[in-house]
Amino acid sequence: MVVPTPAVRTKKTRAVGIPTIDLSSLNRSELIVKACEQYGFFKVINHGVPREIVMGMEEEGQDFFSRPPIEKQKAGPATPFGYGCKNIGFNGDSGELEYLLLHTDPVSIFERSKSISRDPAKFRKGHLARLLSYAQILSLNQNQNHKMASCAANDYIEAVKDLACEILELVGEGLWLEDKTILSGLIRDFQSDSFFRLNHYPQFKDGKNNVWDPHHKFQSSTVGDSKRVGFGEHSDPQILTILRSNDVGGLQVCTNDGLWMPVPPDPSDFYVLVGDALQAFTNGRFSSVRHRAMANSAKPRLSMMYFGAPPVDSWISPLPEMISPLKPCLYRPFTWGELKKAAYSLRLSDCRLDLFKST
Ligand code: GA4
Repeated sequence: MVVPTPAVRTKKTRAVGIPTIDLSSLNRSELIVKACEQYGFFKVINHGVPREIVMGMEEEGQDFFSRPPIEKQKAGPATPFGYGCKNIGFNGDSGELEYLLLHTDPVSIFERSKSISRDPAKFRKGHLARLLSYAQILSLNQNQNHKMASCAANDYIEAVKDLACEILELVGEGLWLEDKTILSGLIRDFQSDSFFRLNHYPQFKDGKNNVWDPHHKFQSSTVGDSKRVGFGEHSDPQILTILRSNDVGGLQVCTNDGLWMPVPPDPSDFYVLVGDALQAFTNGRFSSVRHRAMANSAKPRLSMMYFGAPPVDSWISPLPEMISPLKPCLYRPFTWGELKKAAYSLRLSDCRLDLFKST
């Protein structure tokens, strides 16, 4: 875990109804388990991710989305990785957003950074450092070394991956798992299939979109209250998501009683979302949280999500500690690759885990 900077240690106002967990508190593992059981969603404070790493990534994201469409399209289409605009997945879902979806593996970031950033070395820096041998790094000239000292995608991904692992180890502790690193080990794995996503929701004014194609026809993304949906209702297929947004609201999470709860934006902290894979590992003790993003804001919203996932071939099945005569195994074993394939073959809002229920 990186050492926290003073800026992120400031006490924050608690969001009403949303569990807020202080990662420096003594009973944090207990509180995390409780939040995962009740909501599948919580906020973390005192997380230790340096502000400059977060701001560095936000600046790169803002810079990318401020460019002309023709330039952004060079990083697309998203199949599924790359730049995407409005279309989500491959089965007709759409929303009022544009995005960049990246695989977090170093080679992939290295390749993508060329079409994403005006300064690819700055965008991918840390990954480049990991790809080069120590001798190669020493032979870089002063200017390149300087660029390597600034950072964006890699440093951000590394920092939030560490945060996700810390949280998963606390989950292991709180659930009294024999091996507390069993879940974090999956996303630390060199072959982890984790993703990173930047979502940009352009601004709306007076309920009408003045800066974004007003003639766009919605498919499944309009809700009854006539507010437009930026990213429709869904759960994340992975183990855990670490979400951070700028100071613009829009995220809503669905509570157990089916109500949509608006999540106040908090640029200095992170929100954590339980994904489908964690629901299966915990045999349904935790439920993946259904959430959506509304696109009715007066300001553009930029959110950044790290989706922690296992390697494609690794098996997902309820952990032995989660099974008892009173709680029989709910899911048959399946691989992360199978769950991902199911996700991409269904619609955004579908409950893909249902396909893996034991008979
Ligand atoms: C939801 C969580 C992540 O954003 C994502 C999304 C993915 C995509 O946008 O390409 C999916 C969606 C997400 C779930 C169902 C499928 C796949 C779009 C879609 C319709 C990157 C992911 O892993 O699953």
